[in-house]
Amino acid sequence: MKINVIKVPVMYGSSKSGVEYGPRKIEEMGLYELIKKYGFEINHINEIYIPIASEINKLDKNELIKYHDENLLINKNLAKTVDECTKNTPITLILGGDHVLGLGSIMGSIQNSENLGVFWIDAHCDINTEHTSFTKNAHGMPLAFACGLGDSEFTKIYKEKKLNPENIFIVGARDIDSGEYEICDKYRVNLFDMPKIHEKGLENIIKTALTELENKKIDKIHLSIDVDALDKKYVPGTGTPVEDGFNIEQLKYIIKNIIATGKVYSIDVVELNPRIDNNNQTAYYTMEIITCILESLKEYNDVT
Ligand SMILES: [Mn+2]
Repeated sequence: MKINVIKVPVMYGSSKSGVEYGPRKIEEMGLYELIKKYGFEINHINEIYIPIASEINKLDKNELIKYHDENLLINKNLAKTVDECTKNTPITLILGGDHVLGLGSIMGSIQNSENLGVFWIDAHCDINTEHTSFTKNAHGMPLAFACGLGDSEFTKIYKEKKLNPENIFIVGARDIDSGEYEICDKYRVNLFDMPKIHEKGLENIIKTALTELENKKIDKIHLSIDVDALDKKYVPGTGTPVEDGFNIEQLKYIIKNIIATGKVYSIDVVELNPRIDNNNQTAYYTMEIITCILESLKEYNDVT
């Protein structure tokens, strides 16, 4: 089975640098050997151009969104690349960089689906608009923009299609802003936050989500994994770690079950920051996540 890799060394989603070294770190840790080990053929390795910007000008273009124009350009280019990749190849793997890239991934991926579903595995909802965000960090806004909410330039980065908020499944969130609760509620986003997961149990939550997926007749899935879905103690090398997160076995269980639908065709792995990591601990967990993705794709999506 053919796979595309898209490297997106973006750090303009927040003000913390170091996350731009994520893709290179993942390569150094043996990404391509791993891809080959699971029997995939690498179709193409792309890298999205990241313009240079100076920190002092970050709010010049828009006082509510940091690095407005840089994030816009990067996501436009990414959307176009993901559109081409998902059109021609069974699997597209997008490596961050920070989670602002989720916007371009979704806008590209949605072009080749009748009714796209998005699984967002993350400690955060990333569904703020520039009006609800407390930080002005664009990595907390991609889901809102993808649904057509917020800044008019970001909501129009690529073609006409918009993501249906009812097709978003957020799993594992536990650091949620008040405005995000309101958006999730108003637009009927499927929010499976940590309190709900503790209450119902992870297995039941995943079962419920996958039943909803069937009911909604979702044909393709974009799976977006933020390494901060894992508990703070496992991932020192990420920008915004939060306690009460998953352990690696729980995260693997989630990934495996989503991929087992056979509908996943584009996947983000984001927010590894090698500069603040401790003895490559977060990098090793990131590779475990990627291994689980490849293993599950081989098991459930093998069309060769
Ligand atoms: Mn995120």
